[in-house]
Amino acid sequence: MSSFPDGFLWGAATAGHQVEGNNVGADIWAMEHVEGAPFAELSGDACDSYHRYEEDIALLAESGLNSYRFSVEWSRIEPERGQFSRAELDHYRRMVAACYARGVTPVVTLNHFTVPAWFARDGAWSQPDAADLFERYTRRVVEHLDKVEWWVTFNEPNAGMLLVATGALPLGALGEDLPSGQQELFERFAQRVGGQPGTATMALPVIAPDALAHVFAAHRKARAAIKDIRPQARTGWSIAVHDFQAAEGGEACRDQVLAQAILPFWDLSRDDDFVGVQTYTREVYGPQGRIAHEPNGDTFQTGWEYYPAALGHTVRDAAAHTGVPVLVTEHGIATDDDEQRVRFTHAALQDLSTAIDDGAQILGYLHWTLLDNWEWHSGFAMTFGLIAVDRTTFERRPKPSLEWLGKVALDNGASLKLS
Ligand code: GCO
Repeated sequence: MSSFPDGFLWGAATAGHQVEGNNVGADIWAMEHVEGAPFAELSGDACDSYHRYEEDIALLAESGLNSYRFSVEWSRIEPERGQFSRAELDHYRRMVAACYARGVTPVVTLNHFTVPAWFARDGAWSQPDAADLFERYTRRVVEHLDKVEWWVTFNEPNAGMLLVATGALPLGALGEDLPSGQQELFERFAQRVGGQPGTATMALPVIAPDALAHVFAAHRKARAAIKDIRPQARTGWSIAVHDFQAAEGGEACRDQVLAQAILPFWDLSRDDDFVGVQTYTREVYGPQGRIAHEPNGDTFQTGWEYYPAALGHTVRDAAAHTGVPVLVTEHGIATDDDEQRVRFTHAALQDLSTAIDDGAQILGYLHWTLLDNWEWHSGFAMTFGLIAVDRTTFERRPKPSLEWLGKVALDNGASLKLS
């Protein structure tokens, strides 16, 4: 007997800028091309999924998975402020149709970090009408992709606050407070997007109080717009959450991270249809703050601790705090050892199944990620994918983990109990 409910979404996730290639109108593309920007490699052609999405969706479907989370790129859909591209909307409509043609349920993310360069030029999330601009874009997308039932408004709106709360980024690290090299970088960025230094800014990290307030408003407005156009659609946002643990005396530090970077975002989810959980590892806090993980043979390529139990813990916490069902919108491992990927995912899914047995409402599990892709500042070196991609020919080579996860999906997780 499987613990997983009927209709459970078993799938994989991607993000436009990480896989499509040549997302030339986006703020991150602009920053990649600024002299001195800290990117190990350019996104360039990425995985060329913009042209090869049919093959990607076919591989996903043939494995047995039944859901694909992908993002639509705002800068393609609205390349200039107020100018919408019917042709690009049609492109994403074809992607949705390709999913349904293969029995795959699309889960569509409206914002996966990138914004149009013009939006960055005008102040990104700090501009006063940021939420209205996002709502207008959302309406266009939802009207055009009229078959989509599952919407994620924002991917990890709390990513910036996580950096602040965990000490990776000082609060207020914007404008004048930046070290001099960074200041010049932002001036060059402003120039590149045709804006004024001090106004023009990348969308990330979202940490300034006005920008955060606008993102919260944008989520609310987008949710209302989606419901207005398609009342039966299900909406939520996906929150990055490590399994935050306290070693002896570390409770106050741990609780402060939760209060700053997680709970305000989960509070907003209470009015959503689901909360998206994205989890990979744990972080342990002592009285002085975060206790660094000692790398061992299982440590991820990213340096993160191998800790499969994080998934079960975080979904329970998210469900308890928000009172709404959980959709696991990302979970995975950066490794070149595919057997380790299976071992990790297997252990995490067993915990997910136990969480369901204990009463947590879980709607789906979307593995990060379908394809080895462009991992932001780290370039292509981090391999989170169920499918390898030849960096020259873009040839897709499914890994055994794809077949394994597809089999789990086909028996709706029943086999996880036996092993
Ligand atoms: C994020 C994203 C993904 C990442 C993934 C692995 O958290 O940055 O949503 O785009 O690629 O989490 O780091």
